[in-house]
Amino acid sequence: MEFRVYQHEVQLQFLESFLHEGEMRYGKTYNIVLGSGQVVIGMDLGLREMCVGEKRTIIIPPHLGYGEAGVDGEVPGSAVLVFDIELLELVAGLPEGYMFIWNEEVLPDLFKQIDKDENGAIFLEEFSDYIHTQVDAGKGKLAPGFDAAKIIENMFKNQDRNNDGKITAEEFKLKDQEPNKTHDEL
Ligand SMILES: [Ca+2]
Ligand SMILES: [Ca+2]
Repeated sequence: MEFRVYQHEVQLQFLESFLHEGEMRYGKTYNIVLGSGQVVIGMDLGLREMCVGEKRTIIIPPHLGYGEAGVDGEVPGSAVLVFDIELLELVAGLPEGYMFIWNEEVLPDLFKQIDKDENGAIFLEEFSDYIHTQVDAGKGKLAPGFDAAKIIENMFKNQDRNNDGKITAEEFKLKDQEPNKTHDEL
């Protein structure tokens, strides 16, 4: 099997094989964010500190794998899992808890930048376009391994305080003016 894995700053791709009672499978690709609970604990631990191109055999005891129960039809109970893996790719992620960050100083007239049609309100489409443009230009960064549209929608909703589908200049505030808000705001 092949995994594609994300750590904070990491995308991994690796080969996996289940070796239990003669069962082996190969050739799948996974996208994984390390530390997010997408893989069993043993795999998460086993993947730490890997470098691109590195190969590892990770042996996972049941209590760090699928436990006594196993997975119905896939992994027998109390299975020891053996994974032959290779890290093929690493993608930079964001600091713990962040879904979007700026790579550079935010422009002071950010609201005007986003409000492209200058009607005094930012709609989701304008907002999404702006974020994507910034990300494409390397000025901002979305957390890898997550649905970008979802992240952007959440950011938008955080700013749209009265939930009317648009962000006004009054609603729009920079993160450093509001230290207690969630991390995926602007
Ligand atoms: Ca507008
Ligand atoms: Ca609003």
